[in-house]
Amino acid sequence: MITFFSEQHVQHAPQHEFFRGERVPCFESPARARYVQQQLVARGHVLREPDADSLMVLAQVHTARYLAFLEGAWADWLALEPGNADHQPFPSVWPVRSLRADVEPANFTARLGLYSMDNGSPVCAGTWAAAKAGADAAVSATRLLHAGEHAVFCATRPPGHHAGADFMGGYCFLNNAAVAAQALRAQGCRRVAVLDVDYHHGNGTQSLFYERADVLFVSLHGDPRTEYPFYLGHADETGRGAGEGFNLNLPLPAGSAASTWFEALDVACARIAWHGADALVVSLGLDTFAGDPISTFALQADDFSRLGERLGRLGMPTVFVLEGGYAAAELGENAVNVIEGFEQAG
Ligand code: Q9C
Ligand code: ZN
Repeated sequence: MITFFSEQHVQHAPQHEFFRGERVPCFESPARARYVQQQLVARGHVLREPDADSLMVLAQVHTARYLAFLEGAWADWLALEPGNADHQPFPSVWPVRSLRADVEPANFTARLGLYSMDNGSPVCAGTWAAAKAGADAAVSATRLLHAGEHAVFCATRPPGHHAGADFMGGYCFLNNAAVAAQALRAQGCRRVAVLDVDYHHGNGTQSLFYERADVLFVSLHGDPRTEYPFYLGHADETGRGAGEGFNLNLPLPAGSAASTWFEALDVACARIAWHGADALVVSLGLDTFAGDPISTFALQADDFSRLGERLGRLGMPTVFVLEGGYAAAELGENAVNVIEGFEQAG
């Protein structure tokens, strides 16, 4: 499968995140993409550099002030104090209920809180460059679909599905799946479906399309009552206004078996087929893997081939966008199993 890959991903390499009260090395690391790249090359897939500029589409997905903040964040951080080059900024205050999110503060940390849903999405010097290359890949993939390619994989990082119109979160900065869906709409697809198979609910993607009937969002994920992102992803979130009925959440209890997961996948696929979409975007998180260090589902390497086959049987032009998956050494095999399972079904 033609795959978009950019070396720009190495520019996003923050040092630490917080985990159980401690500062630990980031789970979302450059090594992840390296393993995926190696496995793609070893198994004969063609890697291409993104060749589209996503700025126009990004402006339809994210707010202007969030994009401006993200692009300038590192320069603003250094402007506070040159020694900040060796330190990672983290938000420490957020405009929760009763506080105002409409007035952008001048203070850097306050702006970082305004544009973040958590303290788990560290920004570093090259975050914008890496995230922008991922969005460029998403748009590049949709152009190939428009030109008749059946399926394309974006093997990019950082991931995107937790990022909303004006916030980062869960290691995500720019919502690549939403960028792909929006670009497909702009290229003439009447209906698009987004299927999110990451362990975590794709709250950003859901929120971006919640009031729209043209982009169906379907997600299988750990029940948000116990699993990140906690505050979205429940079964009763079905869409609003024109979008009523075009959002389907299939939360599963933490620790669910692979058989349970595949039953939910069948429900998801039936809803997608019913939507009659012209194209499918898959938020391909691989943190459903049994060996994932921060998740509790139980899929094995061959289950990822089965996932690919199931999606291939939908027969839809498809863009795969890499999301989570933190068992880095196994991420390449698992990701390419999905890609090849899909190709074998088609
Ligand atoms: N730092 C994706 O899979 N919680 N994001 C981590 C605390 C956040 C996962 C533990 C998990 C986000 C794209
Ligand atoms: Zn995830």
